[in-house]
Parts: sequence; structure tokens; C-alpha cells
Amino acid sequence: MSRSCSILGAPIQTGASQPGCLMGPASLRTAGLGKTLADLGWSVRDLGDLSIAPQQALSHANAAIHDLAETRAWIEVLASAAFYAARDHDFPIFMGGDHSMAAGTVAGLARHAAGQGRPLFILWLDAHPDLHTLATTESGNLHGTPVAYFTGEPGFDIYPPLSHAVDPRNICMMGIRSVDPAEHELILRSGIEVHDMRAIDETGVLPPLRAFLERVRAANGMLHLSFDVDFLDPDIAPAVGTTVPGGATFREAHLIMETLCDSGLVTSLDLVELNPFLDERGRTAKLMCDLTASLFGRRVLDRMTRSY
Ligand code: 4U7
Ligand code: MN
Ligand code: MN
Ligand code: MN
Repeated sequence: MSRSCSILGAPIQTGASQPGCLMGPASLRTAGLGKTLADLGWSVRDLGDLSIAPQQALSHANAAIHDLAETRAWIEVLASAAFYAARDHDFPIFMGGDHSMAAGTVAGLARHAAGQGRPLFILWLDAHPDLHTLATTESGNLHGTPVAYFTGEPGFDIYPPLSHAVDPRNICMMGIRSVDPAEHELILRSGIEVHDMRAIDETGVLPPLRAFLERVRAANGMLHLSFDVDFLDPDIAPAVGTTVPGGATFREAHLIMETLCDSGLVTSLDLVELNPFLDERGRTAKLMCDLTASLFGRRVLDRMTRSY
């Protein structure tokens, strides 16, 4: 029997400064995400797009924060939807939407993993560590806060209560190249494994990735991949509002996905921060689909049956 995956859209953009991410799920569907996975032998169920009710404004001591009530409502809806998607399907995919949605998806997945008696690990592919608390964010853009929230940092009283926090030592970040001082301080004290772009330049992506996957396997963990488009170099992925030069190349990104596929360890995926308004003839959406295809088993040659 073929393995089941679900695709669920979260057209949220209140966590970002620029509008456009709300078109992300539509763009990924237009690029053929569902069919691509079905062609690889997966049984695909499109669960449609989530939505939130109109919200009363919420204020916060940090006056830079904007759209707090809407973002909070999205997180609540997503935490529940992610829990049920993980319960009902082998592999849920969450299509963003800005990265604040990971506060919801990871919260729901952590609850699901706890119910299975398994630890949840996170592979965070991003130019940014998204480790601000509501007190430290200077931009007020809440897509810079999900990791601090789901690791149980204090200062998120106004967000939905977190039923199960993720152990920071179960998080591996790759591609990082823009870190604010408050985030740097938190990295140093939290024990999150961070491979910045300099480290990737020095070692390549495989040694740190394989070491992390060994840890996941040894712990019988579930593994969630949270893929921010700005992990990729802006030359190959222009459709994102927070581009940072010096990102991952086409082959580095595919090699990560191919290696993850071979491991068989990944159990869920966020595809976030795609802003189709900034795309060039759909190329970033197509690249995100192709990378997902590599994660779901597309390969050039069947390496198992060949020797060189
Ligand atoms: B993303 C930033 F200041 N740190 O807080 C901030 F650099 O989900 C960027 O990774 C946040 O794209 C980026 O606004 C959030 C900034
Ligand atoms: Mn499950
Ligand atoms: Mn991010
Ligand atoms: Mn980012």
C-alpha cells in the first residue's frame, strides 16, 4: 500500500512585513505539488486551506509587534490542524504562509509525537534562527519568533498555551547567516545545534546532516523539516521577502533532501515564506516542488542497484 501524505494550506502573512505569502499555497498547488507527489507513488490528500475568524486587536508592551491577534489565531488553528494531520496521515505537508505558522505546526506535531511516546526533532533550514521572543523582536514581525515559542522560552503568555515544548537539543539549524544579538545570546544558552553558512562552506552539508540523522535514529525520534525559502540563495529563489545573500545552492539543497529521503526519518514538512508576488515566472515555486520531490523519492538513478 502506498504511503499517505496530506497537503494543507495556511495562507498567513501577518507575521511578515511584506504582503504576499498568503498566495503561497496557491502557488505551490499551481506548480503541481500534489501531482508531483502522486506521480512518485504517494497517496495524496489535499485538505484545502485553513482560515481564521476576524479578530479583535490585541496590544502588547512591545509596540513594534503588529497583527498579534491574527497571528495568535493562526497559531491556535494550526496547532490543532497539525495534530490531526499527523494523526491521520503518514506525512503531513504544511504550505505557508509566513514562518510564524511553525509556532502552530510544531506545537501540534510535538503533541502528536508525545502521544506516540517519541521525541520530536526539528531540522530548521533558514537564513535566520527565528529565535526572538515577543520582548526581543525589534522588527515586530512575528515570523522571527516561532523557535523561541515552541522551545518554551518565557514571554509568550499571549500566544496559545504550549502543551509540549521541543527540547532545544533536538533542533538542528542549517543555512543560518542573519542573527540578531538577542537570538545569538539564546543560541549560546539553549544548546540548539546551529550550522551557519560558514560552517557549511567548510564542511559541506553532509557531515552535520548525517550526524544529526544518527541522533534522530538512535532516539527513535519523529523528524519535522521546516524549510524557509530564504535558506536558498536569492539567485535561485527570489520569491521571498527576507532575502540574504550567500544562501544554499541548488545542489546543496537537493543533496539535503535526497539524504533525508534515504534516511526515511522525516515525518512532516513546512514549506514556508514563499511570496509569489516576488517570484519570476513561478521559478521559486517550481524549485520548492522539485526539492519536495527529492524528499519524497525522486531520483535520477536507482543507486541501490548500481555500482560504479
Ligand atoms: B524568517 C529578523 F531582524 N531577525 O526579527 C526579524 F533580521 O521566518 C528577520 O526567518 C526575521 O524569514 C526573519 O525581523 C523571519 C531581522
Ligand atoms: Mn502519525
Ligand atoms: Mn524563517
Ligand atoms: Mn528566514
